[in-house]
Amino acid sequence: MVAVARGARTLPSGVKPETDTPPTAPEALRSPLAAIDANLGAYIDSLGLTPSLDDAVRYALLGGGKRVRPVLAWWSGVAVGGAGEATLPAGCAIELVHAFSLVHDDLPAMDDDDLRRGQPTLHVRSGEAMAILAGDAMLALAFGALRRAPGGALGALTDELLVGTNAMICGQIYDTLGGLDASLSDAAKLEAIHRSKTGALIRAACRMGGMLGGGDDDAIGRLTSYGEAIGLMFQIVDDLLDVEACHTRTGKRTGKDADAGKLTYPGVMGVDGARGEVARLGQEARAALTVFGERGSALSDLAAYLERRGT
Ligand code: GRG
Repeated sequence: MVAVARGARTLPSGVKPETDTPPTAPEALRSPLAAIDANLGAYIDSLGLTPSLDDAVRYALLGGGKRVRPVLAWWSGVAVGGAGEATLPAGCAIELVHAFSLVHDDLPAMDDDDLRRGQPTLHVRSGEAMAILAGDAMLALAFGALRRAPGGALGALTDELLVGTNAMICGQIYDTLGGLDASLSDAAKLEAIHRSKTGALIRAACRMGGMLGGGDDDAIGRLTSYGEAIGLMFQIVDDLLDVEACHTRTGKRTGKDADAGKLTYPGVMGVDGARGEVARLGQEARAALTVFGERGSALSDLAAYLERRGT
C-alpha cells in the first residue's frame, strides 16, 4: 500500500505536478519597490500608533507582499505622462486596504488561514482581537494616506478608493455568504465575484495612478480597461496556483478553495480553459495600452508577468 501524507491532495486532471521554477519579477515590478516601501514605512512612522497596534500594522503591511497594486498605480501614472513618485499616496492607500483585506480574510470567521507570505497570519501571531483591530485601523489609515495627495485630487481619489473597497467587500460577501442571482451560470457567478473581490482594487490602483499622473478621461478609460482585464486575470492565476503550486512557493495554504467546495476557475472551466482565459485577458490588457506607446511598456511587461507569476 502506498502511504499518503496527511493533507496530501490528488491533482485535478490536466494539472502537472510542480516542477518548474517561477518566473523572475520583471524590472517594472522591482524598480519602484524601494520608493514604495520607503513611503509606506514613512507614513506609518508619522502616525505614532500605540505600540501594540504599530507592531501589528507593520507586520501585516510591511512584512512581505509583492506590492502589485502600488506598482500598477506607479506605472499607470507614468503611462499618462506623469511621474511615478506622484502616485505614491494612491499606492500607499491601496496597499493599506489590501493588507486590511488579507488580515480579515485570514480570520477564523472567514478563510481561517494560519499561513500568509510564508509567515504565521496576524491572528495566529498576535491574537484574533488584535488582527481585527489592526485591520480596522488599516482601513481608516488608507483614507488618511490620500490626504498627502495634491488637494485638488482628494475628492476624486477618495471616491475611487471608496468604490474599490466597497466592491471588494461585496465580492467577499458573494464569495463567502452568497447573494448573487441563483439563475446565473457558475461562470457568470464566478466572474461577478472576482471582478469585485479581486478586480475592483486593481482597477482602482490603475485609475488612481492615472489621475495622479494627470491623465485625461480617455487615458483613464484605457487604464480602466487594462485594470479590469488584469484584475480578473490575477484571480484566475491565483486559482490556478491554488491547484498547481505548493505552499512553499505561494507562502499560503493551497488547495483550500476546492476543498471548501468554492467556485474556482479551474473547477468551472477546467485547467486548460482557465489558462486560455488568462491568455485572452492578457491580450485584452495589452490592447488597451497601445494608445500610450512606449510609456505603456512597463504596464505591458507587468501584464505578461502576472500571466505567468508563480507566487
Ligand atoms: C475581508 C473585506 C475582506 C475582503 C477580502 C481580497 C480578499 C477580499 C481576500 C483575499 C483572498 C484572496 C487570496 C484572493 C485572491 C487574490 C488575492 C487578493 C491574492 C493576494 O494578493 P497578492 O498576491 O498578495 O497581491 P501579496 O502577498 O503579494 O500582497
